[in-house]
Amino acid sequence: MSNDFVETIAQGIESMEIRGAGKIARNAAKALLHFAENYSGSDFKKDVKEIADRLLATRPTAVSLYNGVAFSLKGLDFTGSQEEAREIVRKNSSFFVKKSEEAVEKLVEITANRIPDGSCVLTHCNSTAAVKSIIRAYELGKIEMAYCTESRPRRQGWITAPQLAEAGVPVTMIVDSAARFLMPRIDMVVVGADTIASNGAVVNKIGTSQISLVAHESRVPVTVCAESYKFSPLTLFGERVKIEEREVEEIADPRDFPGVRFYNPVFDFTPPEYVDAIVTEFGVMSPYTAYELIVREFSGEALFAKEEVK
Ligand code: RI2
Repeated sequence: MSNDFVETIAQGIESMEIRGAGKIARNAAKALLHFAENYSGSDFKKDVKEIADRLLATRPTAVSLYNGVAFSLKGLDFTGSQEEAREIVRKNSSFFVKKSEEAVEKLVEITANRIPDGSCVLTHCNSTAAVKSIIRAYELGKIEMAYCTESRPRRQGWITAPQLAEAGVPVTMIVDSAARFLMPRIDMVVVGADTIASNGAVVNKIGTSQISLVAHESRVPVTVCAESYKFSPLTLFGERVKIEEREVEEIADPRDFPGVRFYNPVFDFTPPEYVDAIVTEFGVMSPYTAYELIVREFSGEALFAKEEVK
């Protein structure tokens, strides 16, 4: 069963009009909430699962999308009446949106406090969690300069730089390939995440692993801002994180380069040895403890375990 509101959100995620791992997850949950609230068909359970599949098919890498959808449908199979089924999806999805927004606010405060006074920080791509953390650190008087990469191919640095500038943060944009030259000036790299695997590998926008490698070489700490729903329970048993490949036109128009092939993978893996800390809404952790967090948060009562869904 298709639905206009859901389809608009699904297409928005596919086209990256709606983007950022957290926003993707919240928007998918909002789509399910809207579907549950406005449903007038006769087989809600079947239809909502179809809608969930449509949302999950939009982008493959950020596990936040999977977690947001899975949380929204939690308990659905144990409901009786259609009303009960709609109610549980309604409650779960609105709870997910609220808790995920709170998680960002909590981790922002923790990350900002971790940034040393007088810091030059470097961020990559456009992560709400990382940008808000840098802005908060600036409000606390800790930022001398925020550097951001252009982030090819989609240039999400063009989103990050004005967001920082509008908040009053002194900001300098560099091209991605200037990261190593710049690194001696940097006190901390602060990035977001799309997925964190159970072995502590961080999946984030393409180029993150190069920057982290260079930071590691220069003994510059890398802090990853990632709410708990960016951790992947799917990787506990060896499922691989699928790296999205997008259309090559994001790099260049192939018609301008006869005989040339293009390749556009948009995420990469940063191994845990290049990550100093992951900040979640629960606090600061080593990437090597990702497994423990996943087991704790995604078993039994699962995500956002300690509070009742109201
Ligand atoms: P927040 C983005 O992916 C970037 O890779 C960013 O670092 C990550 O999601 C996390 O973003 P894309 O949707 O959830 O731009 O912190 O491909 O906003």
